[in-house]
Amino acid sequence: MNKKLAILFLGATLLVGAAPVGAQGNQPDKSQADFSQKILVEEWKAPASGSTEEKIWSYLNAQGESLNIAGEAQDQLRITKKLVDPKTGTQHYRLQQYIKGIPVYGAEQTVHLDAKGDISSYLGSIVTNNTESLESLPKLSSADAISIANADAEKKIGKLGEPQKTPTATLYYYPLDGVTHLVYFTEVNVLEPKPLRTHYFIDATSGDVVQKYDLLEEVAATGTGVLGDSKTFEATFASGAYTLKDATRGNGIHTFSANNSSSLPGTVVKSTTTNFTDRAAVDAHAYASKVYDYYFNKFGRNSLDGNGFLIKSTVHYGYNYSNAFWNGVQIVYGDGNSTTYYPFSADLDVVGHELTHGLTEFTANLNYYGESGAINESISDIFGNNIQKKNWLLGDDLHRQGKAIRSLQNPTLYNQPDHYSNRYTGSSDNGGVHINSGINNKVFYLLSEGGTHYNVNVNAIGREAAAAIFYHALVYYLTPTSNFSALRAAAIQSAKDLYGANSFQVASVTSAYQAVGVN
Ligand code: ASN
Ligand code: ZN
Repeated sequence: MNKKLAILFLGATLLVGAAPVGAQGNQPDKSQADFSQKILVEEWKAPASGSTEEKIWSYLNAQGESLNIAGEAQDQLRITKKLVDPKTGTQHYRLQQYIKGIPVYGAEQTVHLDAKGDISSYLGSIVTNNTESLESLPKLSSADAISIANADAEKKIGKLGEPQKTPTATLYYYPLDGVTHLVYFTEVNVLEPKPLRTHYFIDATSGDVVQKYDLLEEVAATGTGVLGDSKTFEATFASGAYTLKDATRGNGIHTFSANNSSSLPGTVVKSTTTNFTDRAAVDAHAYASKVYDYYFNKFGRNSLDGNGFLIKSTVHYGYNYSNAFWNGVQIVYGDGNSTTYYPFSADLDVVGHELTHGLTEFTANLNYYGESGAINESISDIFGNNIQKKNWLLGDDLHRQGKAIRSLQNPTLYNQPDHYSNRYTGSSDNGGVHINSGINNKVFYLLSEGGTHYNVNVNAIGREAAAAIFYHALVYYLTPTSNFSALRAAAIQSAKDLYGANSFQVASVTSAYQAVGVN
């Protein structure tokens, strides 16, 4: 009556349990758990009468031994879910193995019925070794297990931040290396001090870590940038490909390609190996992590908003698009063109400039018009330049003919004023935001290196002190409509906060603004 069409037995060769993902860095500490899989393709005529559940039990009992079921199926398996596919009328049941009332981790099964109500297939795993003698009373509490897992994770990454999921610990049997352990299964899931998501199997009697494995799989990737330089950065392995997602910084740094379209964010950049060949994407990704690290290491700031803000960048925006911008949500880079500009992510000070627009929006939120807009631009230039720390130019790595976009040392080289009396007062460029930024860029240069400007002498305080003063002013003092005069006051106050009211840094800030005619 029950005509079997085909039975496929697959033993240890088709391991599914904790599937090896084929990449470094995510291997469990110990061997794979023992979940040999069985897959049966059937045309098993079910008895005409009785409920679907009854059909499933008669099927499983009829298969009995071939599925590793000793005794009554109902005593060992419980139905946990039932789904009906409305399109095909097929029914799909999910079951879970229990021993002594405790679920067996990973020992789940699915049984399928065709539209006629006959069994069409079975997939899954049932664990059988010495179930009679298994211990079923834990000595540890679930809280003990959570503490053990946390302590183990802390040994690896240091003091754990807030859990991202409320920790629970659930009792399971867990088969490993021929032994079925009574364990607590629990997850450590934190973002600080770095993103970590680890599954732990803690022996419920001894407290030993029976098994653990990481779910976030960070890999060190490599690639060549626009200018031919090789670099390393973080990527993630997921679903069979490496992606430009760095999960180690804040809530992440993700890099996309618009594939020369104008839709954002586009598609995340992928590679079949740990080497990435999209040069513009390599630079955007690697440089975004440098910008993140600068703000984190210098000022303890966790991303643009101070709260881990996910940094998204899109390269290959549009066609021959010769600009880059922050759109309030993410950074966007054009490819430049064959004569003047390389792809805009090629230059770290451009990447720093654009990301700093994001930081400004989350802090002083300087209006992008008139003097407040020029201060906004200058802040982006100062930090873009100071993150790269190569020279006093901005955008020099971007230019195919060795020129630059702006000079902080000598703004007049690129048609910017270096004194307030020469400021642009017209209405183009939002009232000169990319023009009048030269006035404060010169202040940054004078503070960093010192010098005499329009007969005013400024003593050097160094790049780092100058940058620290502007960071402090941006985060604590400036407002959306601050003008140059307010910037001067904010910078002097910041220097007092950081170095003391009578410090030489305060004197230098005061003379630097005097030198550019801002009082
Ligand atoms: N690349 C320019 C900038 O960030 C884009 C703009 O005009 N806002 O300043
Ligand atoms: Zn800008």
